[in-house]
Parts: sequence; C-alpha cells; structure tokens
Amino acid sequence: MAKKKLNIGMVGYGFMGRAHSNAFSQVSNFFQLQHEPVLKAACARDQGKLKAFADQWGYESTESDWRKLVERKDIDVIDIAASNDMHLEIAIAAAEAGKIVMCEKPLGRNAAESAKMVAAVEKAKVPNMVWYNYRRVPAVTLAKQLIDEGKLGKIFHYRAKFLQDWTISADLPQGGQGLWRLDVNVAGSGVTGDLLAHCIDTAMWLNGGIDKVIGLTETFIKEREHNLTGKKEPVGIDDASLFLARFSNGSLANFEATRYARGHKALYTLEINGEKASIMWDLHDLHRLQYFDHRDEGRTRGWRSIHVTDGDHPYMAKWWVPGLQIGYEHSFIHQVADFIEGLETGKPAAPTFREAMATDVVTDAVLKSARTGQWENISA
Ligand code: SOE
Repeated sequence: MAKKKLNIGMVGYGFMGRAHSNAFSQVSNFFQLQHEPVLKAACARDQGKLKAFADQWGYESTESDWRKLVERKDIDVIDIAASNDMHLEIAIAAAEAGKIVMCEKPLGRNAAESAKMVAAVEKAKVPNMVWYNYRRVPAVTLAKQLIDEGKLGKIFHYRAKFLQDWTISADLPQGGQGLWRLDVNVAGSGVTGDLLAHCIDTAMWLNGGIDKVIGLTETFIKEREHNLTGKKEPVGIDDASLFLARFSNGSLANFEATRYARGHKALYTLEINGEKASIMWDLHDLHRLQYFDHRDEGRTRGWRSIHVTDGDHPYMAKWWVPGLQIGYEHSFIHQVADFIEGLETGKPAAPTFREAMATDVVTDAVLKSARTGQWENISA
C-alpha cells in the first residue's frame, strides 16, 4: 500500500536540525508505518548555510522566513529546531495555521512561555510533541518497563547527573550560532534548561511527579564577549545547577548539571534504588543497563550489565541482529516512529507539549529556589 506523505517543514539547521532530519529520513526504512516523512522545506535566515544544509539532507526547497513556511499549504509538520527564543512565536503561528507541531526541548524559555504554546496547540487541536530523545534510548525504555512491572519495588532514591566541560574557557564568547546557549535572553537559562531538563523529563517519566525542590546554581564566568555586539556582556545563564527533590512517591532525589566538569563531554547518568532492585544507566555506554536484583540467589547475586541489543528489548527488533548496537541518533528515529504511530492510532506519543511543560515548571522552581534559598513546591 502506498504510504501517505507527511511533509516536513524544518526550522533550523544546527545540531538538532541535523538530528531531526536524519530521523525523518531514516524512519521509513526501519519502521512499518502508514505515513512517510518527506523533507519538503528547510528554513533559516542564513541563506548560505541553509542551502548547504538543504542540499546535504535532500530538502526539496528552502524558505528564509519561517512565517512563509508556516503559511505553505504543502507543509504538514512544522518542526522547530531553532534556538529557544524562537519556539514560542513559531509554535503558536504553526498551531494557528493547523500544522502538526514538533519542538526541540526545552519547550519554552520558562513555564509561562510553555503554557502559551500548550494553549495554542490544544485550542487548534493539532498533534504536538517535544523532542526529549533520551526516553527512547532502548536501555532507558527498558528501565521504564522494569519499573512499571514493579521489579524495583518501592523506589527510595533517584540520582541523575549531566556533566559537560565545553564552557570552561573564559575566552569562549556568548551569542550567535551554537553559542546562543550561553546567552540568557535566547536560551532562557543555562544548564538548568539545557541539561537538567533532560534529567527531569526522564525522571518524571520513570518515577512520577516531583513535589518540591531546593536548588543551587553558579555562574563561574561572569562576563563574556558577545558575538553579536562585540562587547563584553554580563553572563546571565547558570553554568552549574544542582538540586534536591522529593518525588510524590516519597523517594528522595539529587540532580546535578554543569558545563565545568573537566573531562566529561556529555556524561548523563541516572541511578534508581528500589526495595527489591536497582538500575543504573550511562549515556557514554548507552546500550547497557546495569541491574541489581536482591532476589537473585545469594552466591551469584551482583550487578548485571544487560547489553540491550536483543530482539525482545525495546525497539531492537527493528534494527540489526542480536548483539549489534545502535547509538544516539536512533533515539530520535524512535521518537519519530512513536510520533507517527501516535498519529495513526490516535494515542499521542509522549511527551506532548502539556507533558513537557511539567519539566519547565520544575526548572523554573529550581532557578527560583536557587535565588531565594528556599524549598519550592511544584504546583500540579
Ligand atoms: C548541549 O551541549 C547539548 O547539546 C544539549 O543542548 C542537548 O539537548 C544534549 O542532549 C546534549 O548537550
């Protein structure tokens, strides 16, 4: 049967523009879906870079103004892979134009922006999703299955870290392509919205809602040259962010993200300790899930390193043969596959805009708590 075309209008050509484009291009080769994404148009301001990007990935056309892209009748999906300051306006316009809207994380620069985007997609009744890709690393999805089956029993502890080291140099400027993550006006926050957002999204998916948080942040380099003004400007982002939390299920948690952990490039780790079993996962070894089950026979009890590559592991039957690994980019392919399946079954893939807004509520509370020194309750 001929597949229905799902015409993609991509905004942005950076790291995420590439990761999303790859996912749209690959998904039909591996997943049996009724819809096939088509790279219809790519959009950005810098026409030279946009042309190179569009040629590389095989986009049929380009647009220099996202408003034109949103107006186009031949576009079904607007995918927002541009900097965080552009999410709000584009998402609202796309929803009003009746487009399916996909948005890179974090949804808004803060929860107030996210709430406006949620209202827009819900009013227009358009399918929507935020790209929190790490949920779809098979080892992380396996963790979710084990927790939901009750294998860990009552959960006592949740621990997550996301460590990087790429902004330690005081000579690194802020602003502009790639470095907009250091400009608070564009990014909204520093590692809290960029890195902790991933940890919080996964945590609430695996372990349920968070009741309260207390945070601590630091900006180690207070001024950086700004690429757009050429002048030294104050740095408004958090370079490091730590918080303690209590989950609604009674478990206690600690979270840490930094871009100042010399030697660590993208060390996202999580550990969950339950009454019966514990699990650990590490992005640098993403195809393995560490599992300890106290019910094992005593003499051989110990941490198992599960190589999550077998046909009965999440998503893996779609790939190669048992034992052969997949990687980072596949988490995005899985996200597109789940999203399209959601369109076809009417059961939307998570996280929707509304579900992803819950993460922004927590990151706002962490930043507020870091300012006030007080515990912050998370409202529902
Ligand atoms: C920042 O360096 C970054 O690229 C984040 O923006 C991504 O969301 C994260 O997955 C890896 O690190």
